[in-house]
Amino acid sequence: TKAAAQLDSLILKLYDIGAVKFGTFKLKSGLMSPIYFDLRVMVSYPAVMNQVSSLLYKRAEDAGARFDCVCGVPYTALPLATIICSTKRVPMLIRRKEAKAYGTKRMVEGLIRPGDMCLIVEDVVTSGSSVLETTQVLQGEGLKVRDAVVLLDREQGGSGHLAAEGIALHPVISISKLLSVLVEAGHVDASTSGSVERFLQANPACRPMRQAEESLGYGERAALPGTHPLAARLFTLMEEKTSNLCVSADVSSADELLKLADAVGPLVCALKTHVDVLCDFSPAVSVRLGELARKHNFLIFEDRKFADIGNTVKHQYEGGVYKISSWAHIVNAHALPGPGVVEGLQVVGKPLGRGCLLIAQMSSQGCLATAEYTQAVVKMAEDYPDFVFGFISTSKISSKPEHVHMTPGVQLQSGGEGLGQQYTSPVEVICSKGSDVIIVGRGILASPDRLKAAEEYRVAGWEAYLRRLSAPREPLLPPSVTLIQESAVSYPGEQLLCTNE
Ligand code: 5BU
Repeated sequence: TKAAAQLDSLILKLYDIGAVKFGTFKLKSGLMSPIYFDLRVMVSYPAVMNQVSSLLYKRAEDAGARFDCVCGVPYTALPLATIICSTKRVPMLIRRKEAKAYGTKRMVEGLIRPGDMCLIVEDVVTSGSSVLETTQVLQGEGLKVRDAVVLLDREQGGSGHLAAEGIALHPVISISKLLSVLVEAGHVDASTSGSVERFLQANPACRPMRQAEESLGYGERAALPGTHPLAARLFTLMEEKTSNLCVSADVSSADELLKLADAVGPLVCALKTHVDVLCDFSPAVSVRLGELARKHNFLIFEDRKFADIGNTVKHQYEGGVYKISSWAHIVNAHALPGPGVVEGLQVVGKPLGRGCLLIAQMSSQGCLATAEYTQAVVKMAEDYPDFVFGFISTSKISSKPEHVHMTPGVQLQSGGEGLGQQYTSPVEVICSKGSDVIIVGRGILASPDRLKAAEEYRVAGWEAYLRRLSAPREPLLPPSVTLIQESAVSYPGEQLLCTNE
């Protein structure tokens, strides 16, 4: 079709003018990226500017976006918004990146009519943080934002992050499309294209956080009116014990489990069990575990991963050999069956004051949870606030500070283990992914000195948390200094794999 041909020719043009580059680019994080976008060069090519602007507008139309005004994310998208507004005769708003030091300290220039719907225009989205920042400034002025159009989505999670904030992102060019056109034209070989795809896949961007969210501590979150009592208890004991470590007690004998619980108990906020791998479970084991939990002030989390119809999970939770509901403070469930799974568990758990974490993402390679699935899980959690108090996820996925995020697949050494597990470091999980609790199994269990290893993980997790609390927002650099679009959120002395715009 004509539209498809237009898109192909634009992609080739962007390549020709050097807006898309392949090679090895060192990002601010120290990370080496095989692809680099510099769309600022577009301003020197008026035909490209016009074509991009008209495609952005068309994308908004096709998506059914309704808006009263348009605002470009500074700076690259500013002229694009200008062209759109001029040719389509739509009022424009300009967002200032820095409030003027003199005169009126306005953050947004133009006629602001509170309640008006504003369309956001952007050139490239990585994490979604720039779109979100502009949105928040506009919302602060009383405007509404529901849609954002972007020329290029790097597909590193930005659209999911924005969806979580109620913004639908509409990209004109997908990475896969870009790569296939450039491969077809012989500009890029298949192996480069593959390595770009693997790089983007392996380096999801940090979820952008609102300033207020970033600075809330566990203790403050315990006190929020909407926090589930069990989550409040967890947050409080985390603060008291200075621990966001959950040890995954994946051992096979009851004796070893109880010894481990007694030893690491003082260092953990929760102990995670897989009761069905014990070869000698008896009700006395759960009673003893409960005593240890009280003695050392930790919660017991049975990693049962319920995933059946409501009626079945109800019986699995309450009955059988294990009678999980009688001793586990926390259980988890897959959202796959639909809300019935939560309803079935809730019948048993709610009267006992128990809580449930929904599995929104798994740590394992090739996990089938898509961004849409994860968002649907967040929505499901919001529907059951009396029982669901958080998530198992690889990063923070809910913007509600009441929700607890617990992340498995944590080790100080990165890598995998041959059966699909993928490891991330405590600092990455807590600082850059914004999760709350690190779940560590073999990182501790396989160590010759488990107690010492547990203490190392407790310290690493807690230091990462303190760093997150004190981390300054990324400074806004003037355009001449922003050499690389994909600048990373970096913390002093730390190089993170996480890219960000
Ligand atoms: P490891 O030894 O730290 O790899 O153990 C991780 C534990 O967390 C193990 O008990 C898993 O069953 C559990 N787990 C996980 O690794 N990934 C997930 O996505 C979920 C649970 Br859900």
